[in-house]
Amino acid sequence: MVRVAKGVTLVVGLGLSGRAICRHLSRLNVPYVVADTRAEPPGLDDFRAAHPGVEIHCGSLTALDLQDVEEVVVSPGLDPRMPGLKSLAEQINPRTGEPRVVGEIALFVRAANAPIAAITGSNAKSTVTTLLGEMAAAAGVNAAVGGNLGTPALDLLASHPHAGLYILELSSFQLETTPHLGASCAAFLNLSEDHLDRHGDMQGYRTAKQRIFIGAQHAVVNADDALTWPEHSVGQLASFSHRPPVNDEWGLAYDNGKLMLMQGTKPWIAVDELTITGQHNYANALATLAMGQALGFAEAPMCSALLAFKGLAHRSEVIARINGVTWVNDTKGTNVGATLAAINGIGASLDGRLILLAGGVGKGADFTPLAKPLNACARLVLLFGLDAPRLAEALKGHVAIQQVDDMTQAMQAAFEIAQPGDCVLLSPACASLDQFANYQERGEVFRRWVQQLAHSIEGEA
Ligand code: UMA
Ligand code: ADP
Repeated sequence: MVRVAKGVTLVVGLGLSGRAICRHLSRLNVPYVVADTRAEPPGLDDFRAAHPGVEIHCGSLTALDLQDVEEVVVSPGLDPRMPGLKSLAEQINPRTGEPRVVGEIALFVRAANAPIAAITGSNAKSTVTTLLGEMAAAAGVNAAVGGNLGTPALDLLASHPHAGLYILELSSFQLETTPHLGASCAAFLNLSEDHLDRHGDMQGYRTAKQRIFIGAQHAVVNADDALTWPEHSVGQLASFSHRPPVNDEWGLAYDNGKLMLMQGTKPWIAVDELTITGQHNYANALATLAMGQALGFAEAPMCSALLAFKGLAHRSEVIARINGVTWVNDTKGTNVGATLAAINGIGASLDGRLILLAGGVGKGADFTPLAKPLNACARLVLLFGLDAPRLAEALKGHVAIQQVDDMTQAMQAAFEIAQPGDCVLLSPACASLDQFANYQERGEVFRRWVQQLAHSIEGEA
């Protein structure tokens, strides 16, 4: 066994977060060593060159004796209960009063000297985080935006040392290793099956996400989803809903014949003025307004930012209309809840003309909730990737299905079958990691293929 020296911090993982943790500890002059469970983590040579003299261990953590280590800071992609860490994770660090195994966000909380707005949920985190950042900018607040989306949280401390607000998208993995967040405003947007391979069951997954409320001054929750409500008392509570608002809640209701974003009886914006569409995006807009209000942003800049917001790439993004067929990239639909939202947002008006491309790594999810809506609005579902057989099992008898080897074959088949008026939607309900580097690469492969198709058809015309 290799004994890790007394009093040092062990950083586990050499991914984006691990490197940000190392940079942070270097800035603080805290001695650390690094471990990664992989024999050859990507970018190891670059890391060595940038951090000469830092001790690095690659391979199983069980080969390390960690008894003398001061603190372990583990990357979000690793389970703190993994062999080698589990017993330490159950011990308290006498210096910090926190568990001896923590994550990047625990270090962020200790070092940040501006308020934190935090966003979690199974879906819509990136949309709400980005929109809240744009509202903050419009309101003249010097906000730094990152976390699970974009810049790792600890890098924000260096890039935005004078930030007046940190807006963080937080995953269940990050929250699980955050003992105390103390957010000025914490939002839990929705809960549907995801990451069950890591959290075991929905209760474990929810418990991790509930940690967002620890020490929160304001909580924003989904009135249509009781599982998002805090289990313990928090400061102020605001909620949003797809339904007409009750009391001072945020919701959707008709006013003078127009569907409006409302707070209580006050109409804010007509949904037909927004660029983002679909019921799920109206909920996202309401949640962000609720957060902005809790954070003290003025109404006019919040509204102007919302009206200008075009949504993010890779989320129900229309790539092209070719021969009357619309091609939509929702590669970020990496779980069943997101794909249901995309189908409801796009497919509902299609009357059986949806062609869905789905498949990849299902993360232990139950795919049966997709069967009914696909039966109502899909012509065909093309399945690819690791969990195509599990998807086929859940959907068979409800909708026509065809299994292919990969996404390119699925796109080719969709092109051959689609009729004018159809929509080809990539919303895989699965992670991409069996066939792609990440969801972005999957979306870019889709985008390029569709754009090439558009060019070749224009060339023929
Ligand atoms: N890994 C090992 N051994 C190690 C370290 C990592 O096998 O010692 C593997 C992990 O199991 C995982 C991969 O390497 O498969 C990456 O893990 P990581 O913890 O090093 O990830 P980072 O590169 O630090 O990226 C993480 C988030 N990724 C995960 O939580 C898996 C990124 O979110 C985030 O942008 C980044 O930190 C900065 O904060 C991505 C993500 O997929 C977008 N998040 C999940 C999601 O949104 O569903 C939670
Ligand atoms: P996250 O960061 O939580 O993954 P994103 O904003 O990137 O969230 O959206 C991820 C996926 O979830 C996209 O496919 C998008 O269409 C879908 N989505 C967006 N908002 C919602 C919502 N309110 N409920 C369910 N799905 C949603």
